[in-house]
Amino acid sequence: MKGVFPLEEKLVPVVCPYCGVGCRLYIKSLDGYPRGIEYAKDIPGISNENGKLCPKGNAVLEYLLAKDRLKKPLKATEQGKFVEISWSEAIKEVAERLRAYSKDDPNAMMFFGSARTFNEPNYLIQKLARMLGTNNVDHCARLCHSSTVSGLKAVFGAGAMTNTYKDIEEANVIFIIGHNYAETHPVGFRYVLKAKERGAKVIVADPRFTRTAWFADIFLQHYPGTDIALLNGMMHVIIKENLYDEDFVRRRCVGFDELARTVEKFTPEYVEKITGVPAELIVQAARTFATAGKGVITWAMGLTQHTHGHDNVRLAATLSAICGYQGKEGCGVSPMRGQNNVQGACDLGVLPNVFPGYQAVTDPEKRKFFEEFWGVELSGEVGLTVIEAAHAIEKGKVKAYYVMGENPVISDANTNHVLKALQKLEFMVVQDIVPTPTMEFADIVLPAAAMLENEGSLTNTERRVQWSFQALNPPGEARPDWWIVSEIGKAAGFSGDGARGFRYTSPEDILREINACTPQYRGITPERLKSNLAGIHWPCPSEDHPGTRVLYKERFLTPDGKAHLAAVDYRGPAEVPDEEYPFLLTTIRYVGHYHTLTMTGRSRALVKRWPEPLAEIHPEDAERLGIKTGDWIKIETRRGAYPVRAKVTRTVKKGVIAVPWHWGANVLTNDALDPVSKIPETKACACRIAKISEEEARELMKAVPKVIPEFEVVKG
Ligand SMILES: Nc1nc2c(c(=O)[nH]1)N[C@H]1C(S)=C(S)[C@@H](COP(=O)(O)OP(=O)(O)OC[C@H]3O[C@@H](n4cnc5c(=O)[nH]c(N)nc54)[C@H](O)[C@@H]3O)O[C@H]1N2
Ligand SMILES: Nc1nc2c(c(=O)[nH]1)N[C@H]1C(S)=C(S)[C@@H](COP(=O)(O)OP(=O)(O)OC[C@H]3O[C@@H](n4cnc5c(=O)[nH]c(N)nc54)[C@H](O)[C@@H]3O)O[C@H]1N2
Ligand code: SF4
Ligand SMILES: [Mo]
Repeated sequence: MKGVFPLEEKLVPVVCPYCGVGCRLYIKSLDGYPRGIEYAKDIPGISNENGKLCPKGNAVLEYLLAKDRLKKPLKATEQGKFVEISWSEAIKEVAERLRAYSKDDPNAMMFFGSARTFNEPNYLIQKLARMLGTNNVDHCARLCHSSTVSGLKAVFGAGAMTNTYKDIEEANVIFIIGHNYAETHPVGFRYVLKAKERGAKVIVADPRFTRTAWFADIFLQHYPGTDIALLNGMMHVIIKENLYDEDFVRRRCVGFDELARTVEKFTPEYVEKITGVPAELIVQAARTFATAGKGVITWAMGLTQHTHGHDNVRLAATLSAICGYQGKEGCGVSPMRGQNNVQGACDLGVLPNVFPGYQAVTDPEKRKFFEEFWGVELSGEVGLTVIEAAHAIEKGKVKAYYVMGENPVISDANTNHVLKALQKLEFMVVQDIVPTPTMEFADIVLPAAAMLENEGSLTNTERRVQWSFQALNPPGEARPDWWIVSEIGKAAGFSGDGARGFRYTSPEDILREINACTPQYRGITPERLKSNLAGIHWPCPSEDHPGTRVLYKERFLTPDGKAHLAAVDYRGPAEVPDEEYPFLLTTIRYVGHYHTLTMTGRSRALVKRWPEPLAEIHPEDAERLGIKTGDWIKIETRRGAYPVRAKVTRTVKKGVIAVPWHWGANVLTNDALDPVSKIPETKACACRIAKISEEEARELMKAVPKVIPEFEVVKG
């Protein structure tokens, strides 16, 4: 990659490597080294109008310059100790090991794609897994919006956001549930504020009084895990008072009678008992939402990360449909995708049940298409999901992991279980940009170029596919993800021409192959993306198609074309408070930090402003336990203990405690799964709390994996 840039200053348009809003910015570079950023004020139609960025986007260069960036392939000599090796050695070893598993038992391998990198390497990782004989390929969407994908598929026939930011701006009511919009999609939140300025009403449902709640006209503070009751309660009122869109329901929905029967008992008074939300507020929210004429529902992890996440999502979609808020501008459902390219990773089949374009592996016709396309026989057996894979290691079924850009030691629920499982692996490859605690278990480490150091396409939460150009040189011998997977694919023996092998010379080659096998991306060619910086919204079925803003104008994607309304009785979280563990724990995010801190944790500016996690606890609970703001406390669940300082605040309800998970709080969380989407319940579990001394805290900290680890590396 070196030498691409002559000594001149460049201004390169890229996409922010953090969240799913997909903001654009320019990187100013000299000879491939960063000199600063500039706002993309001059690009019409992008999601960040006027080029505005949030704190993470503004600090985007710091982690790239981190001293501990991975620069050479590494091989473990023992756990957590490495020696540098050459790329050819690394690729040969990985390819030979994968090839051997492929021969003996392909399902002993598990592949992780990455919502943090481009569409092209994600397409390749699933192609590699499948050509090696397994559908064991998944990624962090499982921990995130898998229940959105399954829930929306059940109701509307497909799992993506049905609208765009423009529709949020044009709505008359925006119902934000389980989504701290102002902190987690800060630039996207500007569209909510614009709608509000126009007079739109904002309803927020969250167990915490969040920064988003500050902007609410109606705030519903329910207990974590009680969303089914809340949504049923709103629909009870809407049906009882005849506020639903009868015509839309008759023409375009099925299942209304059963829905009406099921929500019958969810009177506002009954729902108040379950959720803690005053009955009159439920009535007010229901009336405001249903009578606005144009309405949008947005949600994120507060709704999805539950053992009933699939049902939560089905009910949110059902609420939208009965109000007739589908298939038109200013309406729709907006599950805000989290990672910069989680939408793309899902679209391109980094999921154990579907090929690119959500084509089921179990469908013989789709399988036949890909068998001919890739030139190999393919498995029709649905593969394992992220958490299922960790359990399969324990049973000796899964023996090898290839992890491209994920950090399960910090991000998976129930860390202690993950650690135990990873220890048992025979072979693990980690492909990342910096050392992570997951790397401790790696046999081979492959240094990847970060997003701004290579190029490709990625898909934001609005289904907007954009091209991000190479702005900088990667450090040392770090290489683009697409290059690494291609080399391994070739070395594993897949050296056929075109789609039958991995002989790519650029990400453009790969995107053209994606165009050929992914119906939604058919017309989204590299040429079009590179000349149109605002990108194209899929579905885009041909090269002369402009892309699609609003889905389902005529029909839904279910087999009969109708919305399948959900009727669901109430159930709460898998674990509820009891005498031993009397508090309800939920896990949250800060605006200035991102996930497992591999990037924001290496930014001095962000760490200075957001130095540590604080557990939010209600004043009455704190008083009873003798806890003051700043005191160390121990949070304990059936799975582990976590030391953290307390923040006494009325943002949470009595009996609830909220802790950011960025620094390792998954030692506490419950890995109980939603039976349909297989998402773990990271938003609600039972815990107990005790005040501790600083020494005790330090002692307990030893059992929590270090987010920024240091490993011994012998130079090659
Ligand atoms: N700054 C920042 N931005 C991010 C990320 C980040 O790490 N940092 N991550 C990105 C990713 S991948 C994602 S998926 C999104 C996540 O975005 P969000 O989902 O907005 O983030 P969270 O803070 O995890 O959870 C949202 C809210 O859910 C509430 N909640 C907890 N339990 C419940 C419940 O039972 N019901 C309801 N209705 N609400 C509940 C919490 O109080 C919290 O305010 O953010 C993206 N953007
Ligand atoms: N308790 C609790 N747990 C949660 C959540 C929660 O709300 N509560 N949220 C869940 C959610 S929504 C999500 S999305 C997951 C996220 O889970 P992860 O995806 O595991 O978390 P990240 O920190 O985003 O990890 C991405 C990894 O990719 C690396 N990386 C960054 N850029 C590149 C690149 O260009 N190439 C390569 N090869 N690697 C790169 C990063 O350094 C990092 O190690 O966590 C989940 N875990
Ligand atoms: S809102 Fe998201 S995409 Fe935009 S600058 Fe912030 S982190 Fe980046
Ligand atoms: Mo996410």
